[in-house]
Amino acid sequence: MSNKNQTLGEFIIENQHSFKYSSGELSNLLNSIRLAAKVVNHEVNKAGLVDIIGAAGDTNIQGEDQQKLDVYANDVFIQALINRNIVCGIASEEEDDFVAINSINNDHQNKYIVLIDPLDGSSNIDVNVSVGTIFSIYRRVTPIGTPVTIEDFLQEGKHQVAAGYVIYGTSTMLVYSTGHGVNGFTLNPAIGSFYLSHSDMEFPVDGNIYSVNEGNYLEFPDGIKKYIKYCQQIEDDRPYTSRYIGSLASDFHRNMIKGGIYMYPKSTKNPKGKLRLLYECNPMAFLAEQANGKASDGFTRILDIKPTELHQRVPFICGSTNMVNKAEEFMKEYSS
Ligand code: P6P
Repeated sequence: MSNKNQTLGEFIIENQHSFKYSSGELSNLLNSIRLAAKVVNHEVNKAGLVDIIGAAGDTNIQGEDQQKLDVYANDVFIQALINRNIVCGIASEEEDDFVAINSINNDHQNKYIVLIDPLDGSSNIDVNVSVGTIFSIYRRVTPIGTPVTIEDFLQEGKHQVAAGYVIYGTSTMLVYSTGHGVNGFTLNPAIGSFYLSHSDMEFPVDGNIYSVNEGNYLEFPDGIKKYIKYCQQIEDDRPYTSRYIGSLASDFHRNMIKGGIYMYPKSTKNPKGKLRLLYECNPMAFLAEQANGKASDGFTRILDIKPTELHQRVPFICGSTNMVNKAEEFMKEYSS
């Protein structure tokens, strides 16, 4: 249910009853993400003005240069989550291992874990193209009262209790779901509040936009190559339009509004794909299915994949259901 001009805070409270564990803790957790998003947005919006751009000189577990803004966003989200004393653990693209968060009296009573890509698409920062934050929330599966373990983080994506993203773009938006549809909120920077701007977001079942880094075309599986050529054929409703921002949240968001498909297949360079299952593909797949879309690795539903490692990568195809089905047909017919 949604009312016009409702703030994100009002929306979270009004809808917390629909959350089956509604103890107010998830609402509190979502509010901490809301706050962190505003803080990061403030820095992202002035990144060109202060000496916060440029590699922090370090590299993360992915071997990628850590931009100072990556490191900053990671610290802001982790601290915001710790301050609310709700989570028992956090996993981040910027942290080699998960971070165990002990409750105030160290009795390990906190029930939630959060996995996050604090600043996805960060290579776009220096060229003033939109970047995003992607988050995924689960309840722990190991006994409350004991320290969090890796088992709590390696849950299938279908067990997520909430997921969402923030886009720091022409406007700043927070889009999330707790399993009851997808709603989008736009930040009014003059007031510092997020307002409901996109109620009950849904992927059109079909679309005419395909998003893939075609620079890797020669390395793609044959099924993906055949599907890309299908998108480019001059017949029926094609050729489709190619749009690729290089920032997952932005490409996903445009495709959800207009209809489209995003693909990051495996390749010679990335034999398991590039995107990370736990804090990119699972949250986006959760949102896609909540918005009447679909997400797979070309063969298997993303949300059914049993994770084995914190930073594991998977091939990712996501978007309008009919488009994903078509791509899967080509994958099944042509790919090894
Ligand atoms: P490439 C950003 O690094 C990211 O994880 C996604 O946000 C984006 O869609 C993709 O990788 C871009 O990767 O190899 O096309 O630059």
